[in-house]
Amino acid sequence: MSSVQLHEKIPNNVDLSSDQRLQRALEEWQPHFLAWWREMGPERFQEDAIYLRTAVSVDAGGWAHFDYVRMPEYRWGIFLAEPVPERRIGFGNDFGKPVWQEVPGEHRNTLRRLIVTQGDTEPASVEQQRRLGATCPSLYDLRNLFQVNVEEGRHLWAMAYLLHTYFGRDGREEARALLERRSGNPDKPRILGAFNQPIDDWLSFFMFTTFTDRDGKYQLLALAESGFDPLSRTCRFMLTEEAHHMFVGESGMSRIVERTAECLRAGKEPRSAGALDLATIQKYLNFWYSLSLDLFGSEVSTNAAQFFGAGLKGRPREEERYQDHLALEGSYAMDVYEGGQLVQKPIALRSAMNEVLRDAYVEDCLKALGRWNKRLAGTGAELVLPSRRFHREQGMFAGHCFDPAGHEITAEELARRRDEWLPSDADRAYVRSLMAHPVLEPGHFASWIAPPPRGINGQPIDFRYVRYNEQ
Ligand code: BYC
Repeated sequence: MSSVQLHEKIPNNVDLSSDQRLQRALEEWQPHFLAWWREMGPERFQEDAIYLRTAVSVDAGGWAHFDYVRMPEYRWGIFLAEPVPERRIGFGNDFGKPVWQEVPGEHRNTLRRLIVTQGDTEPASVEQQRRLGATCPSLYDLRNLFQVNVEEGRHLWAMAYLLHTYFGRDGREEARALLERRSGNPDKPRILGAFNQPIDDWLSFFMFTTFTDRDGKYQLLALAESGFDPLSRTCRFMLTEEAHHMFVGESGMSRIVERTAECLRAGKEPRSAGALDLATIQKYLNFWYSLSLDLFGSEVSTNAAQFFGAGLKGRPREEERYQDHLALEGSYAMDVYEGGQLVQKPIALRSAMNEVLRDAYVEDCLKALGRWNKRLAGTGAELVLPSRRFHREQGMFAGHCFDPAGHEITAEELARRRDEWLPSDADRAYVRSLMAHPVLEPGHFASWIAPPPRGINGQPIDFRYVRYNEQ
């Protein structure tokens, strides 16, 4: 059960060959996945050899397999973390009962919706990032981009597996629909807001992988608690991949900030030295952070209460962190609108679960920011997280206007000052001009980003991470 069968057409550790019906269904889906990858996956470089890591087993050491691979030949497959013996539901109305190995009829629609929403983000992010190869700052970064992309492709496989295995015909239809929606397409958009925004420059890419992938981490942690054991196991394995995506984002931003700080310390204006100025970085941060906050849904949410009560989506590390796993009695003190004014009110804990998760996320984002600000030491400048009310399109603050400090302002003031707080057309044009050409010489880096302290998997920084145009 546990060894990964890599030689099979669909690599897996779920003993796929013993379930002919499922194997056939997935083998039918596979060419559609590959067609989607060819159409919507990375532009160019598809025929080049990329130094990628591939999962060969699900234990910690199983990750260490690195080799050159052409992306369409990546061993996408189905990997679930090992089952926890005698696992029991850790929260909600069925607390303490054995976990489900099949979908309980009463939770079928809700669970399917959660899996589809999660699954939809994975191909969306690949679509959003598909043009970045043309402007990469180095071969090292190009390889990291493609590592993230192939793993998002594998995360899509993970959700398609659950849909095919546990949801019959409608699951198969949903799995096909995951390959049919398109990021940013008004006729068939991706489900969640942030996944319809273009990511057409590397500043956006590093912000996205820092802030939006970090939402992924927290949503996966919450789903890893699920009483539906196959979902829990698949999310636990996905989390091991997610960590690398956040490393790519956070370390990429650290290196950008490093270059900016070097300019500031030398008394140079960063833009004049081909680097990014802090104001532009802050505006991109404000944009991607606020969009990522939206991904947690409404502050007060009956959906979230239902997910928790049903034992489908919990709180991260429920067992270690919380004593009361029913959450029927506590409350969460929240600022809510009453008669047009924000007043603090106790909200039933189950209805506040989105906010509980968002709190953990914000705390984690602050740590990332602290690491970036260390790079700015001695410059007198720093980056800040805007208020969680700023620039929101979901939840209680959507439809109201706030400045980044969280003060409510008029729509006129927001319109007047928008370009101070969010990327303007001119900022975007500057970022594009800075990143107009790819840097494809091993060991070379664009002017706006510092080299990393070390290479990937112990390789030198000037390693040929992408064998570009070599046959
Ligand atoms: N955009 O009660 P509400 C990742 C909808 S990222 C558009 O406020 P709820 C990754 C909501 O669907 C993690 N619509 O929220 C990262 C609902 O619609 P219906 C992805 C939104 O349901 C980087 C309505 O508004 N995983 O893995 O409590 C790269 C009211 O809902 C948005 C998940 O999201 C939005 N931002 O929570 C690659 C986990 N927010 O039902 C990958 C699964 C809300 O009225 N999803 N709506 O039609 C969930 O747990 C929940 O669906 C949400 C929303 C947390 C997203």
